[in-house]
Amino acid sequence: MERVRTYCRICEAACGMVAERAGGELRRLVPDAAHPISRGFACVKGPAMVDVHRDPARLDHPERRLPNGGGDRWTRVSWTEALADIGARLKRVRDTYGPDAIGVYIGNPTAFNVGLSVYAAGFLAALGTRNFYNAASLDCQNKFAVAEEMFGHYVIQPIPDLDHTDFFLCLGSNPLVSQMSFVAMPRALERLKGIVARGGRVVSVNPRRTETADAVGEQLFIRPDSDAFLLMAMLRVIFDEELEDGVACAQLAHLDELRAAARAFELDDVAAATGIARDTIVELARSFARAPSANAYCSTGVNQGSQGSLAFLGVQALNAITGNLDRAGGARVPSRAVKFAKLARLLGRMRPPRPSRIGNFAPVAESLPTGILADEILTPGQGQIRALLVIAGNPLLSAPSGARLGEALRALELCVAIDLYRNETGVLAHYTLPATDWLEREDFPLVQSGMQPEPYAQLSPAVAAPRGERRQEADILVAIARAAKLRMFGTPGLTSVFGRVAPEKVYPWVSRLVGLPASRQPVLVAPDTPGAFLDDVPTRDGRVDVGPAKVLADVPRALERCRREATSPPGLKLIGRRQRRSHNSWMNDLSKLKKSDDGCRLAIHPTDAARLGVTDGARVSVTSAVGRVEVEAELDEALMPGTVSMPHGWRINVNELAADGPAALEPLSGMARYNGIEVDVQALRH
Ligand SMILES: Nc1nc2c(c(=O)[nH]1)N[C@H]1C(S)=C(S)[C@@H](COP(=O)(O)OP(=O)(O)OC[C@H]3O[C@@H](n4cnc5c(=O)[nH]c(N)nc54)[C@H](O)[C@@H]3O)O[C@H]1N2
Ligand SMILES: Nc1nc2c(c(=O)[nH]1)N[C@H]1C(S)=C(S)[C@@H](COP(=O)(O)OP(=O)(O)OC[C@H]3O[C@@H](n4cnc5c(=O)[nH]c(N)nc54)[C@H](O)[C@@H]3O)O[C@H]1N2
Ligand code: SF4
Ligand SMILES: [Mo]
Repeated sequence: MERVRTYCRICEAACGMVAERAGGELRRLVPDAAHPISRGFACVKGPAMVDVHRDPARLDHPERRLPNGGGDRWTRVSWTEALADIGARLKRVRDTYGPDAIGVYIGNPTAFNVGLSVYAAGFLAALGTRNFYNAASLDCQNKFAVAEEMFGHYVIQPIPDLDHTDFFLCLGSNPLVSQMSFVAMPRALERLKGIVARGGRVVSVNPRRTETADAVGEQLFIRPDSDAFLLMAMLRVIFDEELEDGVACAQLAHLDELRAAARAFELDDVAAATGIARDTIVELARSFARAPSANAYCSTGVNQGSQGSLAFLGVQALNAITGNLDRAGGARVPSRAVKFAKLARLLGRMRPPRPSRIGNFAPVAESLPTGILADEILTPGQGQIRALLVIAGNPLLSAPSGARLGEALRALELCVAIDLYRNETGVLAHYTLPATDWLEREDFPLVQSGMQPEPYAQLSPAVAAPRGERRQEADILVAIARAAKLRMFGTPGLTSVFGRVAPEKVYPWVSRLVGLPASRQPVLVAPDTPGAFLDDVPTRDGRVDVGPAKVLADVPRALERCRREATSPPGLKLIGRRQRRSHNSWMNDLSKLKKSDDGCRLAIHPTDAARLGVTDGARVSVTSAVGRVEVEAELDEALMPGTVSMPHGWRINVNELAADGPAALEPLSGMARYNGIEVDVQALRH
C-alpha cells in the first residue's frame, strides 16, 4: 500500500488527507493524522470524494445534446470535435455581436482550484467581455464590496482568532456543520470549546438554535434579516457609553460618520425589530467592548440578507473601534492576504471594470451580480448575452429564480458546462465537458493562504490518474481559446507563457508571490505579527475606513426597515441552512452520491405548524411574492417562531422563492437575497 499526502478541496478548511493506493489505483482517502493543522480531522464529505472520483454517474467524455422533441438525447463526441465546434460557434457569436455576447459563470469549487482561477482570469481577458458572473454574488459579495472600501482591497478579510479570544460573536454561521467560510480552519468546534474552557464567551446570533449553539456557548435568537440593526445598536451603545478604544479609534478614518449613523438607530426600535430585548443588546455591547479580546464574525446568514454590506461594516467596525482589529484574540489580517491582494490586482488589471448593462452595477471583485444573469440573457439589445460557459457551478439551483434562469439558458445560442456531473444547469447546455476532480490534479491552497490562523503551505500532487477523458479546466480553456482564435490572457507576452505550459508550472511561482514555500509536505510557516497590518493598510490614506460613504448610503433604508419591522406584525420568514451530508447542490445523499430530494424539508416551529394545521411529515406549499414550491414539513423546536428554514441545492428548489433582477439585489454589492423572504405556508390536502 502506497500512501500519498494530499488535502481536501471541498471547502476552506483544506483538511489534510492521505490517499491510499495499491497497484497504481486509488483505494481510499483517510484523514491525515500527522497534518499540522487538521490533525486527523475531516468531515464526512472529504473521504467520500473517492466515491465521487469513481461514481458511474460522473461525466467521462465530452457530450453533445441532441434536441429531440421533449426528450433530449446526449451523444458522445471526441474532444477534437467538441472543441472545434465550440470554438467556431464562440467566434461567430463574438464576431457578430461583440465581446459582451459571451458570458462566463464560475461556481464555488473554483475557490479551491488554482489552475481554474488563474486560467479563467486569462480566458476572460481573452474574451474581453464584461459579463463575468460567479457564486460570490450568491455568497459573500457584501464582504468583498465592504473590504474594498474599508481595507483597500476585497481579498483583505479579517479572520477570527478563535484560539486566543475571550469573546466570539458569531452571526449567521453554523461552524459545526459548515466549518465556516472566509477562514481556513478545520476543527472549528474544538476551538470554540476552547474559548469557553478559558472562561470566555461564544454567542451565536441566529434565528435557529444551531448544532453549534447546542454544543457550545450561548444562543441569541434574532429575527431574520435584522442583523444590521443589532450591530448598529451595539455600536451606538459603545459610543454612547464611551467604551471604544481611544488609541485604536484615533487611527480610523470617518469615525464621526460611523458614530452619527449608529446614533440614528433607536434602541427600542431595534429591540422590537430584532426580537432581542433592549437590556440584552446593551449587555452584549458592554461585554464585547470590555472583553480583554473579542471578535465579531458573520457569514452567509447575514451576507444573504437584504443589507449584508451595512451589516458587515457593522461587524468589522465593532472589531475596529474596540481595538480588536488585528490584535491577538481579535479579527486578524493575515499578511498573505495583503500579498494575495497584490496578485489579484495584477490579474484584475487584465480586464478594465465596466458596469452591467442591466441595473448599472459596478463590478465587485471583478464580477457582476449573478442575480441579473437571466435579464442579461433575455433582454434584447447591444451587449445581450448569446453564449454562456458554466464552469464548476450550478446556477440553476444556486442563483435566485431558477425558473427564469432556466428560461434564459434555453434561449442561448450556445451553452457549455464544464463539470464533474451533468447537473441541473448542464442538462440545459449544448455541450457538457468532463473535468478532473481534485484527486486528479495538482494544487495548493492559494485562497486559503490569506485566511489561515496558523499559516502553512502544502503543494499536493495528483493522487489519481484522470479517468475516462476528463481534463483540467485550465487545459480546456486554453484549447477553447485556441479554437475560437482568442489570445489567452489578452497580451502576447502572457499568452506565450501561460498558453503553453501546464498549469502546475505556475504554482511554485504563484506560491512564492504570496510568500509560501512550494513544499510537498504540509509545513508551518512563520505566524504573522498582530498589528502589522495596521501599520501598512493599503487604502489611499493608509487608514482603515469605518465610515465609507458608499456603505453608509444604505443607512436610511435600514432605518426605514427597522421602524417598519418594529411596528408591523411580521409574517412567516424563510431562511436557509447547510447540511452535513451535502455540499451546496452536489454530494446530496452521500451514500449513493445520486440525487434524491430526501434531505430537503421545510423546518417549521411546532406553534406555527399547529396554527397552520401542518403536521410532521405533511406536504406543504410555500409561496413567496415570486414563486411557489411543494415540500415535506418537519417540526423543529430549534427555530424561532415565525421563521421557517429550507436548505438549497435540491431539485425542490428553494430559490424559486427568491427574486432575481436588479431591484431584488443589494444595491452596493449586487448580493442575492435568500434570508428573511416573506412566505406563506399551507398544508396540502390529499
Ligand atoms: N437559497 C440559497 N441559495 C444559495 C445559498 C444558500 O445558502 N441559500 N448559498 C450560496 C452559496 S454560499 C454558494 S457558494 C452557491 C454555490 O453555487 P454554485 O457554485 O453555482 O453551485 P454548487 O452547487 O456549489 O455547484 C458546484 C458544481 O461544481 C461541480 N464541481 C465540483 N468540483 C469540481 C471541480 O473540481 N471542477 C469542476 N469543473 N466542477 C466541479 C459540482 O459537481 C457542482 O455541479 O450557492 C448559493 N446559493
Ligand atoms: N456540510 C457543508 N459544509 C459547507 C457547505 C455545505 O453546503 N455543506 N457549504 C460551504 C459554503 S459554499 C459556504 S459559503 C459555507 C457557509 O458557512 P455558514 O455561513 O456557516 O453556512 P450555514 O451552515 O448555512 O449557516 C448559516 C446560518 O445562518 C443562519 N441564518 C439564516 N438567516 C439568518 C439571519 O437573518 N440572521 C442570522 N444571524 N442568521 C441567519 C442559519 O440559521 C444558519 O445557521 O459553508 C461551507 N461548508
Ligand atoms: S471540512 Fe470536510 S469538506 Fe471541508 S476540507 Fe475538511 S474534509 Fe473537506
Ligand atoms: Mo458559499
